[in-house]
Amino acid sequence: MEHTLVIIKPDGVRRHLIGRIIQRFEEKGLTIVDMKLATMTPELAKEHYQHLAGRSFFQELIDYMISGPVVYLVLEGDDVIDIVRKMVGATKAVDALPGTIRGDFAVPGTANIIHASDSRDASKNEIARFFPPTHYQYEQEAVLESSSL
Ligand code: DGI
Repeated sequence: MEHTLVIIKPDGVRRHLIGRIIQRFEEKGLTIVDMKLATMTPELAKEHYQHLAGRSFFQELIDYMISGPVVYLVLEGDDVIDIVRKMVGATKAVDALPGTIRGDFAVPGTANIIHASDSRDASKNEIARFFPPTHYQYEQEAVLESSSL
């Protein structure tokens, strides 16, 4: 079973699209196995987009990604990486087909609503980056503690 990391970016959260985006993934039969809302740190934003360092829009991209809370989701399913990338649509609003998340919601510019891992390597790295093992351990310990009370 494959996993992928999705980020509903700050404009998606500000525009109250969290529910509608999650609904699409659930309707498609994908399973949410982890989820949280948090504001990205500049360090993590730069690491996440290190492949774009040096591009003219890099600083604008980092400022945008840390401009408000985002929703992180880990989705599970067969071929989930490719399925979710297709559901997300092309990077630029002008190229994103109607019916895709970006095609239906994104406007031209750096802000394009959503991120999804584009390969198995990327999903592995991104899930580890935003859901480090210590987080899982802490959560599991907290659940165990509260259930034994
Ligand atoms: O995996 P994607 O998000 O589809 O694409 P990517 O990894 O090439 O780019 C990451 C983000 O950077 C993208 O979602 C929006 C932004 N971006 C990419 N290309 C451009 C851009 N922003 C601006 N302003 N101009 C670009 O050409």
